[in-house]
Amino acid sequence: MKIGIVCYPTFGGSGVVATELGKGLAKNGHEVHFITYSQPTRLDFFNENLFYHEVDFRSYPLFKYPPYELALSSKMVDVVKNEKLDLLHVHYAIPHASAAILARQILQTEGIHVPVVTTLHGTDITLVGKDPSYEPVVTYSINQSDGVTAVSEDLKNDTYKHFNVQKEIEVIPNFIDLSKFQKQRKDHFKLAICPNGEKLIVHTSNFRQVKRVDDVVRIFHKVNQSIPSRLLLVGDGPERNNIENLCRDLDIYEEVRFLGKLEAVEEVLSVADLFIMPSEKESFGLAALEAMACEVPVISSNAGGIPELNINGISGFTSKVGDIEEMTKNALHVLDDNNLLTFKESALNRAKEFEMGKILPLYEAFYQKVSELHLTAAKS
Ligand code: GMT
Repeated sequence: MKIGIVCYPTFGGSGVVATELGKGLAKNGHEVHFITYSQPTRLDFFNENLFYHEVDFRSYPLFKYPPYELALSSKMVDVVKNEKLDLLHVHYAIPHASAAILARQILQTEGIHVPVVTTLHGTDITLVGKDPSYEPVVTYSINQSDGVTAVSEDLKNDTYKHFNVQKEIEVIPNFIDLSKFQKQRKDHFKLAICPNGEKLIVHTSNFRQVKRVDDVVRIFHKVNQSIPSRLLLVGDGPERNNIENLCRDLDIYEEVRFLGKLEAVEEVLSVADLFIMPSEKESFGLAALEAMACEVPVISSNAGGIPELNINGISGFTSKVGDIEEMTKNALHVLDDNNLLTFKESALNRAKEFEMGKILPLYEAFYQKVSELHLTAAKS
């Protein structure tokens, strides 16, 4: 098939999933055209089936806000027509789904019929999307999509709960490329950070409030009082300064390292003993899956779709949002040398269930189903 993929080309989970999906589809012989405002971060190699179309949008003194969605729709129209795409797959509802629906309508006037698949990723539903300033457009574009997927059962249920959506939503979970995310020998790195055999705890996120990075620091603070340990914080975002201050206030700044937006996160995960994800909301928790693939057990909240990934007592533990006491107790249990190896093995086994090779065919089958239905509808 010839597939157009629209996503945010940044470090965020939805962009990562979209890019990895496109790369996987290209390897499977599909022709994949990325339509984004800049080169997706992980689209960093050549493949004869991969194409990139940049959305360039002009500003004008009249515009307080340049109309990106219109430029995106126009670009989709252009790429579908010229590259003869069979399907558009947009990741993250805002504004990609509504822009795609407009593009589909424009193309229809020219006798070109292209189905639109929308994948819901999380904050497009749970935070931003249900705000009254976006809700009507989000509801409309989900209902108008030819196919809709969500990355967890919880996100699917949330969508039905908060939006007047009649469209059937198929759950296709996020996936992991185990050839990239696997435990690597990085002993020198571990020795540099934990010279006296300290346990290494890792958190990666975009440092937004919803990630509750302060909980990570508070849990680490308590763990560190019981066992020698170090904390690595990967990523950056609005809460970074507050978190640095909290580390100083708790007098643990020397035990914490801020690594910023690292690309090779699998190298850090390879030397980690524990991953903490205490999020307020999390539709899936791709960062936790990446950790599990590198044999790192996860202490997490039970928010959103996380319990569909992190199995309580097996690959780690899940607790109520904000229950720092329980998360600390569980972290100490996992880090106990009598338990750690078992949890590491179980984390990897759980990650294997989300191996890319198992999930990609679900998308391919979904594209096929949606295309056939769309073709039948177009003929009638
Ligand atoms: O977590 C974020 O803030 C980024 C966000 C995104 O859209 O890029 O991530 C969402 O999509 C990921 C990929 O499907 C999921 O793994 C994350 O759980 C989800 N984030 C939230 O629901 C907060």
